[in-house]
Amino acid sequence: MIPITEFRGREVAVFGLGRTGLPAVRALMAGGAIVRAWDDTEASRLAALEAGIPVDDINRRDWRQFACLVLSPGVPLRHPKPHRVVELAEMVGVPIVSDIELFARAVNALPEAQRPKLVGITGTNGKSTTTALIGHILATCGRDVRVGGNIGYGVLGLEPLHPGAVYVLELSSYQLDLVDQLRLNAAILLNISPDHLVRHGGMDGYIRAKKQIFRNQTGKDWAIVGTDDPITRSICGTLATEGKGFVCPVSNQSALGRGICVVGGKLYESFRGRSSLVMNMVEAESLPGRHNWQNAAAAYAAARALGLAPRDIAQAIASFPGLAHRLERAGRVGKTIFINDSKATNADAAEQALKTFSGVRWILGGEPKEGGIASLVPLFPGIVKAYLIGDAASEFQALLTSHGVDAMICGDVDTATLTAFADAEQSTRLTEIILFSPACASFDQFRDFEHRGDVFKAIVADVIEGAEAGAAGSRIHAGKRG
Ligand code: UMA
Repeated sequence: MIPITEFRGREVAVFGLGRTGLPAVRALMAGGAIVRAWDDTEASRLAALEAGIPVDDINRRDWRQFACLVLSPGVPLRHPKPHRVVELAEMVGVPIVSDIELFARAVNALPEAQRPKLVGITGTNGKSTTTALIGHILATCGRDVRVGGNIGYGVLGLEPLHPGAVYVLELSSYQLDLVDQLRLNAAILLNISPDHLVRHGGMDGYIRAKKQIFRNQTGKDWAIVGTDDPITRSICGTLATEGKGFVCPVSNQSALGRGICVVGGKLYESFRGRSSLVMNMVEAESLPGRHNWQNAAAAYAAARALGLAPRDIAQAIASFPGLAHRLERAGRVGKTIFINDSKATNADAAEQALKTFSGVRWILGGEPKEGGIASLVPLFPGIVKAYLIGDAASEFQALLTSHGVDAMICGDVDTATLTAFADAEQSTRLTEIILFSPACASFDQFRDFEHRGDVFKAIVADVIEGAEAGAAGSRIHAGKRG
């Protein structure tokens, strides 16, 4: 935990008692603040009490006593309308801060030589993979690294600040909305496409929040920017013109005269007029697909910003084990490979998976998102057969069959996986890919996408065990016969 001493002896309101709020309360209490913590949901308040965190209804408190309000990122700030606690704070002029801002201030309070290095990653897609990959590269290269933020771990719960440490933080637009003093030694903006528009009041608000990642950077810092979509390309151009930090473009499509790119599956570094081949991305088995090339290029740039050598970084990228539920290899039985891509909760994410593999048995469905899978029609020729689950099954079946794809309603993931496996076993194809990339939210049948992916992996584990038991049985049988 990172104790926050800024409010020693003063009252602080903390609202939202989840992955952000609970570590924030502990960090503030450890730093001597008098914390008033609250949450709209009774279950969260009870969970906090069970975790030893006192709760206190801040709605009934005198707000003029609070030195600040620490707000969780999921609590509406401006749109669709400010949460009641936001209005209360603003009414009496209580500053609203995030856990990331408290972290940034604690870092800035240290003498420069004692500050840890900070790396931040944002973007519409790929930020968790890039964050985890940077963490892996730094750890493999012997650095003292701590990974947190939107990736699932509240930043104030990380190990205490230490001069030699590197903090690698995944930063959502929600979190960036509430930063002021954060200064990142390396800041990555991967890509921007429409997302979270209700929360940000439209695309302008979303882009504004994302650009906050470069706030406070100086000449010594690296701004690492994807240039494969028009929005980030334009941001990259503006940053280069402003000339505040070292701007490093990254691309998974075009050769760059300066920056890091992956072209034809090979990662190149181009600085000071010299371009050199760093690695072939086929070495990185857990980073398949063009979208992962962008993640790798950005992670490589961040590691270079921290002074690591190309060869060491390349070796670490090759040994990255990948992230759970994102194109995760769940197992193999003979010629059949199972891929868990449960994180694909929308068509955009499933598109990356379908572009990565060709000739797939595709398990999909769940709670459909607006637009369904219509945007994926151009990729339908790469589907051997579709196995449909959840609420979206009939709607998706109609679309798939109208485009000539064999699509079968299976209902649940168990039936879908076993049917796909039985079909794969019967086929004459040399390799079979069973891809679980739902393109839907999970809430109709599961707690969340992690639960959904875990269920799929448990089914695959059973299939593997059954196949191994069967093979052992037939070996014993053959031995007896022999
Ligand atoms: N709450 C209220 N009233 C509200 C809204 C929320 O009381 O109006 C309470 C809830 O009852 C709950 C708590 O606030 O107890 C949850 O707060 P939260 O929604 O901010 O979630 P945390 O558990 O603090 O997790 C947050 C991030 N979640 C969101 O931004 C929605 C996590 O990212 C992050 O890992 C964590 O902080 C640590 O930094 C998750 C996420 O879905 C993975 N992020 C979005 C995304 O990636 O698209 C942005």
